[in-house]
Amino acid sequence: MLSLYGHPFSSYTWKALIALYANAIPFVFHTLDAENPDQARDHARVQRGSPMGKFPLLVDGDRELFEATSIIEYLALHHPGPAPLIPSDPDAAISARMIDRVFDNYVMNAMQECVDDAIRHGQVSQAVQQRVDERVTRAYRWIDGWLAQYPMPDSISIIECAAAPALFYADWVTRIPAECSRLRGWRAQLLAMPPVSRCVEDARRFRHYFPLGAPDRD
Ligand SMILES: N[C@@H](CCC(=O)N[C@@H](CS)C(=O)NCC(=O)O)C(=O)O
Repeated sequence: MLSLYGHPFSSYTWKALIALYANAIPFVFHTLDAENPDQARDHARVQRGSPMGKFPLLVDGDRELFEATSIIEYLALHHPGPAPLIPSDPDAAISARMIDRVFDNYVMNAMQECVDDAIRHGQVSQAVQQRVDERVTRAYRWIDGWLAQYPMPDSISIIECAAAPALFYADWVTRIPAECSRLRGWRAQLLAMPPVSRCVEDARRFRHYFPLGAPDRD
């Protein structure tokens, strides 16, 4: 039985959860939260298993995987199901992996600067918010243009696993501008997909953890 270590409110944990749910792969979810009586043991496992002690961490027998993208690659190879997470065509797979990097590097990690500032100082400075808004909005515009040729399927691949949590949280920090209508529509479509809406609902009761204050929507 697979074990996933993470938290229901963690965006990178969602990436792995969406892949697991989309393919109905059985697993034990070790939540790194005070509600978990084995939290200390599970926390120690993550500290040992991942270079920076970050989650998600997937354990499959003797095999330990960190980095959400690598977990998705592993699931695609060793636990395939109805949702092909990585395109079978190698050239299409390169493009899918490239888009996965766009969401991690230019949306999720860019937005994180605001979250880190709020955790450190109790609020986000104007300079940090402005820098994040500029960077994330630039990424939004690029993605909106890319969506003109992406079919926005109802199925889950590595692209949807990366996009859904990144767009869910980034829109709370830097609103997707009205002119990016394709991107706004795709975010709504992603949040309605069953593997994603399950993550949204399971995380709802932890929204008070969001350091900038979660908006009253979604
Ligand atoms: N590059 C990593 C990032 C993982 C990450 O930043 N995880 C956050 C939760 S979303 C975390 O572990 N935070 C706790 C910490 O840094 O101690 C991945 O793709 O899995």
